[in-house]
Amino acid sequence: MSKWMPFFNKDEKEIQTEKLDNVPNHVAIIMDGNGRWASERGLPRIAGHKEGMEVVRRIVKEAVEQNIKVLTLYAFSTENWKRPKREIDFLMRLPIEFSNKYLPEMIENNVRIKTIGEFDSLPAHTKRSISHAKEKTKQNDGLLLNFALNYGSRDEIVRATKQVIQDVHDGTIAETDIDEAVIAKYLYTEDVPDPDLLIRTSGEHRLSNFLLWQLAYAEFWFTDVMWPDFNEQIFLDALKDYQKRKRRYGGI
Ligand code: V07
Repeated sequence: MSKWMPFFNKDEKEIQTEKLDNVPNHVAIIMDGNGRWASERGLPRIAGHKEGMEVVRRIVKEAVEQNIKVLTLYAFSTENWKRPKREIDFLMRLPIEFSNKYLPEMIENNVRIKTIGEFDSLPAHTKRSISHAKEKTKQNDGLLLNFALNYGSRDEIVRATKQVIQDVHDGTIAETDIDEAVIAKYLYTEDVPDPDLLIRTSGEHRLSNFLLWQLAYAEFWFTDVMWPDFNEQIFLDALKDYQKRKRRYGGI
């Protein structure tokens, strides 16, 4: 069962958005295909990243509409440092551009911005703008918009392991107390429930070192559509497909 919510866009034309039931609490997205989208149009790869950022804004708004609690977006992986320097420089300015353009809108929509990944080694200007966005939205209790930045899941697990060993050494925790819940607390996602749904765009069907632990029981949904062409309607298609699935969490 779904409710229809009429509203008016800026041209005062009525458009219908569906308000879905049984939406996932936490959606994670691998926003793939930005570079390819641009190359196929004879544009530099960075044009695809910029367009991709505009899609982030639209999908965040839709996630707010649908009452999704957490949206985790894979924006920059630990492997992405291998890309050409100019492309990296451009990518590292996107959080700044996003904040400059859309932070007021995020605040209006009660969105809280967070990141996962190794934050300290990001460029100073990138860190500054993200810290600002986090600070300005930390009281918000609507959608948690969680950017994976300089994130790699194996790196996350290595760091967690080292910290667990340190804490056992220091006597903060006992080895016999270590269980799945304890390990989860040592990951970047310590305070976030596991994703219910993973979306990957652009036709690739792999995890690429994204949330290996956290996606253990998630439903996967793939589309050939490249991220700059992704939109609200396709997002709703993914959510509707999720509604139909029977989740078993390893049981029967
Ligand atoms: C990035 C745009 C989306 C497509 C995939 C790669 C390019 C938004 C952010 C961002 C990050 C932190 C923050 C606010 C916005 C972002 C990077 C790349 C590195 F606090 N989009 N986007 N960051 N892309």
